[in-house]
Amino acid sequence: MANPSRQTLLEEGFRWFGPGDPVPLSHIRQTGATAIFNALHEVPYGECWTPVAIEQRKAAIEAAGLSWRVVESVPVHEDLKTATGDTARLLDNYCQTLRNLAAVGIETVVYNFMPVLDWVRTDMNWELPGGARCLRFNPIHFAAFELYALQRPGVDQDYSADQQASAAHWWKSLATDAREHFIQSIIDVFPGVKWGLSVDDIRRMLDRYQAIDANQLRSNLKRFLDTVIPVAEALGMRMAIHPDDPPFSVLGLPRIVSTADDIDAIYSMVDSPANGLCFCSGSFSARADNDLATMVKRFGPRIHAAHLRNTQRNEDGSFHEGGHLDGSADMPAIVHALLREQDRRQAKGRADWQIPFRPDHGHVMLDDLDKPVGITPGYPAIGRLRGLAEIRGLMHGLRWQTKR
Ligand code: DNO
Repeated sequence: MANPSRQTLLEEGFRWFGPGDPVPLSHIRQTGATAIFNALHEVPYGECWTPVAIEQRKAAIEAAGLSWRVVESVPVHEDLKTATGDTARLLDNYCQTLRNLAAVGIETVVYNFMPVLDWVRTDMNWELPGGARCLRFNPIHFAAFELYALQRPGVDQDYSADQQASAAHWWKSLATDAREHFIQSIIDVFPGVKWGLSVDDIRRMLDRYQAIDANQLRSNLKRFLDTVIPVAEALGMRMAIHPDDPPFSVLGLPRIVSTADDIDAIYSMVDSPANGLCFCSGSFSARADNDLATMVKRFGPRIHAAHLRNTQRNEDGSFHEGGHLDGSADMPAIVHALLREQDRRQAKGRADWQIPFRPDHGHVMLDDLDKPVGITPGYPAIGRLRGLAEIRGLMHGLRWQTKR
């Protein structure tokens, strides 16, 4: 018999990267998650997703007994972030993609506005004490990338003399092939694709941001939202911006989706329920000044999807990805706040009361330690299953507690 309280839980999801994902839908089905987060990663950024391709993907997901609940992501082309080039065509394509998705009943679309790079780590394979492996960001290693691989002009102003000395020391300790591997793991980790980018490509991409500070980037985001949000709203869709990961400036670039004030500013740019947030606890928690449960309470009504994951902030300024319940973020408080948000929505009769979440990232552990990472670092099956099971247990515990 179905557990009656299950109806009031967050909707359990799992990311699937499409047919090339080493974790097949049949395995995802076994986790008990029902909501797939998926994108057509094979479509070049800026092009329109065709109805045929969308329908095929939806059919494949449904054939596995699952449902495509969240599109993650419809990427925003760099020309829109920099407000250059043929932005009218790009906006038309973006809106037409939304229409094509709405036509098959998809309502939630995640996107991000991170300049140049998507998420950034300096180690995709950091060994935890028990032998499992996780993702880590070490600012010293990132400084080494900027100083010696990228040789970014002005970089020495962004790091202290001590940090630069440590970076030099670390860089010298790396063999040539280790350096190459390290560089690629920073510049070419866009979700679900390998573009084969070079350091020169990154330099060219960075050049485009020379005159773009945080205010300018914000006004470029507003221009994007001014066009896209009314279309999404009319279609009954919800746009969910993903926070910067990590939530601070990298490569000297502005970041405008990192803090509660940033989200406040974005909500105010276009005051619509369709202009919402993908609450990524992993991204936000890498900053000590983000109080995550309070952010859920504050931004709750427009949280349209959630990524649940934890980070462990370390004293040297690095952070690594902890277990889902184990790290700097108070996961029970976050999940509790999300459940309360659902309760408020149900009390108001909102049809979209249930918030889909996915366990974001996971440790590489057990049999997964022997498998190649391929295009999906951070997304092994077993570590994510562990995260999902922990969060599922947490939700049941919290619900049981309130019923007593
Ligand atoms: C990393 C992911 C991000 C996210 C996009 C959303 O694992 O959370 O790559 O999918 O930034 O647009």
